[in-house]
Amino acid sequence: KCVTALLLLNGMMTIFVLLEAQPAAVTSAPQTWNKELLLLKPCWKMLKKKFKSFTPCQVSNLLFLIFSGTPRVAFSAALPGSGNTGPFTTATPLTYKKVFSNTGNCYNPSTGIFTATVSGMYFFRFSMFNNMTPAPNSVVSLMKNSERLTSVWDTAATDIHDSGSNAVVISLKVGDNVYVQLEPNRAVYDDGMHYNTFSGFLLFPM
Ligand SMILES: [Ca+2]
Repeated sequence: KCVTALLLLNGMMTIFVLLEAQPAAVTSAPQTWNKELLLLKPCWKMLKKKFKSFTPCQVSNLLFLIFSGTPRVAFSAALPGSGNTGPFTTATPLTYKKVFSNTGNCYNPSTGIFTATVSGMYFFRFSMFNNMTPAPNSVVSLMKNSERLTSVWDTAATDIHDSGSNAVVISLKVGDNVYVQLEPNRAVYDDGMHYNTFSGFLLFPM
């Protein structure tokens, strides 16, 4: 991906070196191509200024945005089959280490945190399965930075083996973090059947 991004960037650099060195070549180009080059010029100026601080993921997303108009961000992951997760005395992000997909690499399976590299409207969904022993005591919340968005709850009653899910559509800015938080003194269970999942994707940039 990095190689592809760098090759694309190199191609883009070539275009703009020509653009800056030979403006006459541009004016003699077909009118539509001319217009597209002029549209790209502000992007290129911004890239030249900021490129040094960009991660490969950000470069990749920018190039998709510039060349296809559609940055690609989508991920889906599940808790590994490790029995109970929790309880912990403080709120803790769940780390969904079984990764089904992670286009754009914006989801980090080591931390459980999705970090937006594209500003836009996103869809997120998570599911939860209660711990079975001791008595069910499960509460998890979907978080945007430190803000609680939605939750799922199951605690001891006459029934057990409950699953629940929740979802949001929400706008994010670059750098916003989204994750699923296990609330203090609660637990969830998984055994490799992957009842507990966390998924999300970019609907459109804004
Ligand atoms: Ca229940």
